[in-house]
Amino acid sequence: MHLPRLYAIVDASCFGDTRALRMAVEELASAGCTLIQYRNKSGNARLMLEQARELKTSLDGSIHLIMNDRSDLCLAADFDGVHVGQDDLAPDSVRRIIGPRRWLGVSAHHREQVREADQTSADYIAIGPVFATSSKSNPDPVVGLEGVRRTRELTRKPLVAIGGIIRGNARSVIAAGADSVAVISDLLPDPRKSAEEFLRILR
Ligand code: 3NM
Repeated sequence: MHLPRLYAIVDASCFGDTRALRMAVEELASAGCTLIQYRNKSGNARLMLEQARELKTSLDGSIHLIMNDRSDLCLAADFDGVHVGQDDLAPDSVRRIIGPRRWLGVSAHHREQVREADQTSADYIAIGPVFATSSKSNPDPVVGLEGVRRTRELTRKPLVAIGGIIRGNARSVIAAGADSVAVISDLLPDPRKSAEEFLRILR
């Protein structure tokens, strides 16, 4: 797998309805973003599948769509991969569900979790939060750029950095060793403009 520099995350709670969510995803795609995660922490699986299917049908096959947390919904919506956290199914259990071809990402928040994730069949590891974030409830302690550097030394898997990453600090995160930056809030309120700027900054 090859990670693009920008990993866009659309969090359903940031949008008023499914149409607004879909428009944001279409704007990200038209800006050149090729990796997009759908995140919905509401617990409403039926709504999640409905929204995921709508995103899938609104995009052509060149965009990689990743489902947050839920392997079952990844398969049901025919997404390209799953991203799991420390409280979701373990990576190797997810791999048995999604098969060898779909992408599998795992979040890690400190050194031990990175080491553990490195031993799994995950395709990439996400380290965070790099900086303070208000997009996640109960975030782990900030790891900083130093945490990104240390993670880079612990694994050869592709590395995503997440948490508080904005256009103004994204280059420093890549310079610290991340292959890609995952972003929620700094892609709003104008996803097309923000994504274009991220992609220009990270070129
Ligand atoms: N996971 P923003 S931080 C979803 O540390 C998520 O694993 C994190 O949003 C982690 O770009 C985070 O708005 C929120 O800070 C990222």
